[in-house]
Amino acid sequence: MSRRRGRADRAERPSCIQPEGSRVARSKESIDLDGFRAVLASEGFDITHPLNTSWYNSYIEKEGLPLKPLPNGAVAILIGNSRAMWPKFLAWLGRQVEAKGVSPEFIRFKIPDPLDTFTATAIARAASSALTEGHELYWPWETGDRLVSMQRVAVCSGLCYHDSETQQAIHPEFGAWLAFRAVLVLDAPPAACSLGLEAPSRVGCLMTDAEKAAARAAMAAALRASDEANLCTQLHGEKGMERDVRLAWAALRDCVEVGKTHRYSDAQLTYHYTKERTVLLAALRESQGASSANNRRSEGMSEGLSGRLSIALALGLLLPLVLALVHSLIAGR
Ligand code: B12
Repeated sequence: MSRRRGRADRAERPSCIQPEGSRVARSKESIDLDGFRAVLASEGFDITHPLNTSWYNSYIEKEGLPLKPLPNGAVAILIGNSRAMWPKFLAWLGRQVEAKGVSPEFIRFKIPDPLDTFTATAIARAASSALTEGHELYWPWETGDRLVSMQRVAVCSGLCYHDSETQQAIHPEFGAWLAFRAVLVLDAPPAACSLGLEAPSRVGCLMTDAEKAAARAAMAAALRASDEANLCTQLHGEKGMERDVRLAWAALRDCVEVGKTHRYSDAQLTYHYTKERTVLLAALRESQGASSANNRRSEGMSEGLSGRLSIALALGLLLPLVLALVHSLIAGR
């Protein structure tokens, strides 16, 4: 696999996620997919889906898409997350503030795109620590020759159904409530992961006709609410969306019944759509408040427990003494 250089679409992306830093060369021995999956899951990335890069390459060729193929005949892993990532992300943010000994205001002003920094750091570290193979990471924000259509990867590998009218990849468990974070291509043949040449069957339609009709209407409404000429900067840009626009796009996801229990929390949803750092700060404070309340509760519980234990211990020690005293009094009578 040759080292490919590419442009990141925004100059302010953190350096650890520049394409130049994405390739790690090592000799291949065996693929510890379970180990890698476990490390990623512990960071909140609960979607780790292997595929043969040839499945994607034939698919984009057949569809005539203007995309560059991935290195052919290799194992790739599509990495994504459901709502599971949010608390891990907040915990990481809290650690950044603690480790740097700065005020949480640091999150507001200094750290480059916090979510992209977290995902890129966590995924690159997991790949380096849990995999022995050389690998290359492709990020969702990359453009030009390095653009990989994450939705197409999910479709051709049998992970998601794709609703082409509303452009949503829908997962059988998480519904519309998932995001893709990277495609990792390994210096390993598909057989190393028991992946054949033939792609698995696609996920069938996961929406009813009524849901499709509602989603069509919601899409039209979202497009009306948005600035169509500037969709890319408005929907994926650094600035995020206005409240009405955000609600309109979220309504589109809400049309899908499957996976509704995995809907993002309000804080996660608002942050993803607006990228508003004050939302992040509030969520961080709330999560820290909740975890210190939990700590206090468990400290309280253990204090209560140790109190009860001391009483039991004292009674256990005193009782024989009292009995001996009573016994000697009776005997002495
Ligand atoms: C460009 C892009 C967009 C553009 C698409 C405009 C256009 N026609 O070019 C715009 C800015 C409109 C957009 C919007 C959104 N996107 Co978008 N987008 C991407 C991105 C970065 C690249 C897609 C691409 O160019 N593929 C290459 C082409 C050749 O392949 P393709 O499969 O045919 O891609 C087409 C479709 O993806 C389609 N498309 C995707 N979303 C939308 C939305 C609209 C309104 C339209 C008209 C078309 C469209 O346009 C692409 C180009 O034709 C991907 C990340 C990635 N690398 O895959 C995320 C991605 C597709 N987007 C995503 C999301 C979540 C959104 C938003 C909800 C915004 C947000 N902040 O969360 C909105 C609304 C989407 C919706 N349907 O609800 C997710 C989808 C997750 C999922 N479950 O399917 C992705 C995979 C990013 C991620 N990290 O997970 N997006």
